[in-house]
Amino acid sequence: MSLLVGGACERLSGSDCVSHWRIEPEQTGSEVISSHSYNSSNSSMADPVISEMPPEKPSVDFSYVGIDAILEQMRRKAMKQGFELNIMVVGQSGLGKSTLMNTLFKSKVSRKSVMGTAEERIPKTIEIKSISHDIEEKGVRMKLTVIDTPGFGDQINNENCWQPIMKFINEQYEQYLQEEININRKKRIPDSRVHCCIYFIPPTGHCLRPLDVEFMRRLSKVVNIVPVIAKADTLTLEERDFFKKKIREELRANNIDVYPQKEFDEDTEDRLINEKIREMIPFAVVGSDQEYQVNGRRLLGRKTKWGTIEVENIAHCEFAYLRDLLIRTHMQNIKDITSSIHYEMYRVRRLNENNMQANGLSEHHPASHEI
Ligand SMILES: Nc1nc2c(ncn2[C@@H]2O[C@H](COP(=O)(O)OP(=O)(O)OP(=O)(O)O)[C@@H](O)[C@H]2O)c(=O)[nH]1
Ligand SMILES: [Mg+2]
Repeated sequence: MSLLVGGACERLSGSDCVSHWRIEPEQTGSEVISSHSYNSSNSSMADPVISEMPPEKPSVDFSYVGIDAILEQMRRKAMKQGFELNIMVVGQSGLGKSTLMNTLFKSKVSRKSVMGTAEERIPKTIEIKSISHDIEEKGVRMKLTVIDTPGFGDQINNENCWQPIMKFINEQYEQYLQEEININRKKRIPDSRVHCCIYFIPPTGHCLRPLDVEFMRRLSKVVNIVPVIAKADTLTLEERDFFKKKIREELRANNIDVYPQKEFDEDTEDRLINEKIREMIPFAVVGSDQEYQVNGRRLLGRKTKWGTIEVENIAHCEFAYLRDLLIRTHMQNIKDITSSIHYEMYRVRRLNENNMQANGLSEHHPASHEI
């Protein structure tokens, strides 16, 4: 049978092959026998049969199987389940972390800093707070969790202030791992793993501080880091360009691989797109949750005496690039890398450790997953 299909297809298109098969049974009573007799005796016999075929009915494509319908099934399932995204914001107090989260999701997703006494404003330790929000747009539901880290870098001695953040990230991996290795595991494991950490660099215009280098060097091994220059409206365009270039050089010099990491590009197309992003990092952003009317349009901006800075206008700042990366183009990839690279590394380490413990070779310390 396959011989016939091959032979017939050399002369006919895919749909012709199918219509040919539909004629056969009427002539011989058996598809298989007829096909063998065709090819084993004289292949030229096929021609008269083909020429006797009735005219084609082009309306139905019989070669269509319907594999592409899986996309619609996946879409419906994803719509029903909704999406989860966990974003952590790290940076000194007052750099605009909460404002930027509100700008990104155009709603009050993050609390703004509340002015209190000096002591209240600067917490003694880094207290990590997660706030979840259910967002819906065009029928797509998303559970967005913003993890705030107030107090980071606010002390006189900021040595090791990355530690509580590293601990928090590892604890989320541990929770996921415990759920995963449970005998009666849930159909859908709640995902509290940090998918992305936006690191706010103060707009000094000079260079990275040792604290910035230390934090990104350590944390980039366990989570996707997206560095941004906070409050970029405080820098001139020249200062901004110089600062961006300087930061890129310093990241390279310190072997800090921020998102999107070069080694995880999947193909040439990926590499080309990500290379452009890597050339722009860190994004110089401006945040605002105030709407203004500019040339008849309502937009988010910061009003100054000399004009309004439009946060989504790429001529004004790079907020739109950050938004596109985090939400519109790379959200799924950010989650995939969290799961298949960062979490996977944690899982392998922990399971190896378990084996060693079972053999009496070591003990488990949660903080031991610091790199
Ligand atoms: N110039 C300028 N000001 C900003 C920007 N983003 C936020 N601000 C202002 O900076 C102040 C602090 O902003 P927040 O968003 O509360 O800063 P935060 O980093 O969340 O502060 P903490 O919660 O204390 O850590 C507010 O007055 C904001 O309006 C920005 O891009 N440019
Ligand atoms: Mg805040």
